[in-house]
Amino acid sequence: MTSKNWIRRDFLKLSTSLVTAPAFLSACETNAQNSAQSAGRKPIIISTWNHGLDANKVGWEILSTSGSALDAVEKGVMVVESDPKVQTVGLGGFPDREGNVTLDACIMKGDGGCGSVAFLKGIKNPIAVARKVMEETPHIMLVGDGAKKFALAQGFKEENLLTEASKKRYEEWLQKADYKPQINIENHDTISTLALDAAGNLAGACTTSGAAWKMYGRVGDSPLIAAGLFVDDEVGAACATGLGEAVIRTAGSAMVVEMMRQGKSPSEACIEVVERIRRKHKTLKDLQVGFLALNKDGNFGAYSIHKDFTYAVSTDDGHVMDMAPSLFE
Ligand code: SD4
Repeated sequence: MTSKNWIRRDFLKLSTSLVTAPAFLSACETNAQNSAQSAGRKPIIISTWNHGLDANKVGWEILSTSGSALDAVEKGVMVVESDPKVQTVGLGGFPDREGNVTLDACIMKGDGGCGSVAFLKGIKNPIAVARKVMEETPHIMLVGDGAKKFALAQGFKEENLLTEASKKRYEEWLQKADYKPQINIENHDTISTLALDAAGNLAGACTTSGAAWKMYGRVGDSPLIAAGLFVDDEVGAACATGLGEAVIRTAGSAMVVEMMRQGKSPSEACIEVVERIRRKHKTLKDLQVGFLALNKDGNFGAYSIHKDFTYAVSTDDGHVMDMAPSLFE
């Protein structure tokens, strides 16, 4: 499917895990839905992938009781980080090729405040550590041993993040040992969440265990402000999922926000940056990237290279799942 076709309504095929979603929306700002979207929704929270629904439900509880976008995104993604069944984030995340679970996360407010951790081991909620970096230090980013030392000093508990299920998958991979990043194709799905609260403040959070079987020390886009996440109250917010190297190369999320600043809708902004990624790569086979964008008026959009990029949207109309339109079917 080409970007020209992005206005086609693309409904998600229900998976058993999503049967509880009360309704489905199109990702695009078109036709009947466009009128709903163009009015904007506030408060609103949107999150990547099927597990985004779990994050949204917790985030929505906060937003719907006049809580802040910052609390909503942090507490929302923590649910997914703490779920050992999600093997792409936090506890139970797939390890690197040496068997270490290393986590990346960042959080950002629309006033420019932000915090980040990368290559963090043994702490299941890196997003909460990232928030502490933002609030308790003069810095934005802590990595590796420094991030862990800081987390422990802040009272976070160290634990073994490699679950038996993820260890088993790692051992199976070792038998093959044919490393090649296959983001999202091997179901490697970062949770990224954007929210606009009733007071009109934006915030975002992005957290991941990164590419499965990555090289020791590899850090992707997810903890990088401007790549995995960018938020500006003057314009809107954007976040990414997919192959981090491709997102970093295009300063993905910041670029989506800048496109919105220049007047593009959230959907158009996501398409524009996916097109840039297309131009920077010889082949897009096996290269998945998806963006979510939310503007300050509460309009949202999404777009990905390959199909099957699902996301959750929660407003006072309820929780819905949708699938982003994509460059390729
Ligand atoms: C990374 N962007 O580490 C992350 C992985 C991801 O959906 O988002 N997967 O490259």
